[in-house]
Amino acid sequence: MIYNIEYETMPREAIEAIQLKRLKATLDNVYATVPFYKEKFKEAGMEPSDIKTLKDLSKVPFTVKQDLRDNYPYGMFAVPMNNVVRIHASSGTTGSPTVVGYTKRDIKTWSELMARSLAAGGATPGDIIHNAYGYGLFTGGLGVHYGAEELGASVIPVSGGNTKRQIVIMKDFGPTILTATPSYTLHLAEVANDMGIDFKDLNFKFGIFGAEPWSETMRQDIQNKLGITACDIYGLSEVMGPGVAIECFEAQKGLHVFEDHFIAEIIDPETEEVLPYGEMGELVFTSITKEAFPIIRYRTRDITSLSVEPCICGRTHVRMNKVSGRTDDMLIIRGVNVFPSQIESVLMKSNEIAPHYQLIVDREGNLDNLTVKVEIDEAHFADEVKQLQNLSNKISHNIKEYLGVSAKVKLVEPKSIARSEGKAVRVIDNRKL
Ligand code: DLL
Repeated sequence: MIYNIEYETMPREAIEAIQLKRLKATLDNVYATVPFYKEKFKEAGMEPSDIKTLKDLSKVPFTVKQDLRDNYPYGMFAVPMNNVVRIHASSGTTGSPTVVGYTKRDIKTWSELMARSLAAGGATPGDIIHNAYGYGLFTGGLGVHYGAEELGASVIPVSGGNTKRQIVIMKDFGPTILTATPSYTLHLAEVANDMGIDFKDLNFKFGIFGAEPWSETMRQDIQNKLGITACDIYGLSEVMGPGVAIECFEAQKGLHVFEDHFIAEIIDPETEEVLPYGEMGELVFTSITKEAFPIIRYRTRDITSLSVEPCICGRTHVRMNKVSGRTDDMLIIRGVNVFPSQIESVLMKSNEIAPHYQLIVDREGNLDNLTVKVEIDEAHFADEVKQLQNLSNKISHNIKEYLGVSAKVKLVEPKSIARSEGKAVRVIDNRKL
């Protein structure tokens, strides 16, 4: 085994014993150091000493994004600022950004977890990692960077953007692993193609993609176009950044949560009840080793389910299914709930279209209208108008059949939808204007 995975293959009882010990210490710590948590716990009529088993965690109140905003910027830090060595923040497209901090030990923990993640996704110390996640306040770039160095791999800190130059670097430097968002990866493949370079002729073996939802069909498309094995990596700034969970390259089925550092729960987003393994709901995380920014029962708004089925890779940590979307990205079209990634799955079944799309939602009177804007593939752009009309009818029919939602499908010219260099903007909801 390339990286020591002792913690990842322990019997469940041993993992849970570690979790309970670390959870108790974390609750004691936040109660003593973060006034927000002390007040919350008191309001809920509980004290850290009430938590005697892992099941008791359900007695602890949730933390939500608004709590972080109310305590902007440093109100939820558990250490004095002179112990904080790094600050990251979410983009904050709505409201003020959420700010998170790390001590030296937190950076060490994160680097180790990212090294473990990269190793699970197929990386070895001999690899060269082309890291096209954005560097900056976003956690993707620096998270992968420190993990790659911790593993002993070589990292090319290329960040997002300047796409043509990235292709030249890929050709000349011979990277073996690509790390990027899935949407930017498709853009890279497209630009390489325009430059007369086939990704399959490059040196890549593995790709480690995440930071946004992507469907199973999108994975197949990326694997075919790039000639690599593509694994899904999950994380969020509030909990740490990338490296909270990752698929192993052996199974590529479900993301192993690093349970020696985080406790995952699934709740019903309406009733807030904890749901059993296998049921879909909102993912909730508690950190159990962080110093600067411990987080307790954080409601991620991400929708998935958990499983403890044994994995062929030998890891015993709980696995989360691919995230299907966020509760706040879920579209309710005439009463039907639908995630952009579900529409993506249907779109990707048609060979005549390119994997670039956008969903536009409008309200006419009291009715919601969904328009799916999707690019025609270069090879089919010159098709007869009649053929294209049939194609858009077929896609519209498939969306209705698979998802129960009526959508108008608008086929647009190749390369007319804006490309992302980070997270793709899939939905334009004009109802919110
Ligand atoms: O996106 C951290 C990250 C960087 C993860 C690089 C993976 C790779 P934030 O910007 O705080 O952090 O956004 C977190 O992105 O709550 C999910 O909604 C979404 N997300 C992250 N990874 C995945 C994934 C980073 N693999 C938010 N699948 C999360 C689906 C994902 N959604």
